[in-house]
Amino acid sequence: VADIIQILSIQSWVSYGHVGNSASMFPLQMLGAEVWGVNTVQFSNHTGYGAWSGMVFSGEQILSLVKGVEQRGKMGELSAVLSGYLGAVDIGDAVLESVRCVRHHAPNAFYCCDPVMGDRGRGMYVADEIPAFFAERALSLADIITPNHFELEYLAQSPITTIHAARQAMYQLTRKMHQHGPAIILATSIKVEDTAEDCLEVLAMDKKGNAFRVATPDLPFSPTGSGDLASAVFLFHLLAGRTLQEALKLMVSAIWGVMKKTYESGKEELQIIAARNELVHPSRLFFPEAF
Ligand code: PLP
Ligand code: PXL
Repeated sequence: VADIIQILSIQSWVSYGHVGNSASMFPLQMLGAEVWGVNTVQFSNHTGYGAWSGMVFSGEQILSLVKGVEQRGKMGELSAVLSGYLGAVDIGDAVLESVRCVRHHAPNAFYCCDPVMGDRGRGMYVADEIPAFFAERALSLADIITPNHFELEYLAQSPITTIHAARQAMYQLTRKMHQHGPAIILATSIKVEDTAEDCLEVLAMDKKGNAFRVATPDLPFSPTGSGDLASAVFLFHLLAGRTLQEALKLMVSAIWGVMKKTYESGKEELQIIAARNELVHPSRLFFPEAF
């Protein structure tokens, strides 16, 4: 475990609200990590509003920042690379090239990849080439992936309706991930046959097959960016040397605290600033159990 956790986070930036780097940098910093932010887009707000202004950066522009950091001789200090929503495969290529570059200097750095593709309500919502990019190219470089139920079914190429099926799918998927690391899968928004009513579950498994599940009440809303926040906080706790079960507990409890505060505020954007204390000291703890 490094004495200081430093994360290269390649994600969207929005001026107003909280998705991508605007949902993960502040929480990571609150937890005590240094975040080296590289922005894939800079938009006024997230695209869920239906209208926005700003610009998308090219893969070349993204790589030029990463190469600049490399030229300063700093790459070897990194603990991890974190990526999320990809507007185009061009950006995905730049992320994978960045991971290779970081691993050249810091061979044990983790790559945490959130394979953002869709969800059970909306189906696929990314460009046509993106799902294959995650399945065929990103997975084999990733140490940690954070699919939701829909994305897990896509990556595993099988429907998941039971906890047993989830275990099988996750275990098979760990075989396709980067084998020099822990090959950890965090599966969010899971609903299977024995999930408690009005709850959603989060599952976590490593390549040894250690597996944990934890349920939280299913709040009747889902603010954009909650997945970005969850991936960042989970990655932090793993880098901090917590066990898989501890990292799952601390992440789910923190996200729950932010979600509850957001719900109670009646606002549409994640209340990560108002709920900042929940990130570090969640007021309610949810305890994962082995499955
Ligand atoms: N709500 C809670 C309580 C969570 O723990 C998580 C993720 O772990 C989420 C929401 C976000 O889930 P998703 O990424 O599927 O939107
Ligand atoms: O993580 C979601 C996300 C990321 N980046 C941008 C977005 C969204 C969701 O709407 O609009 C630009």
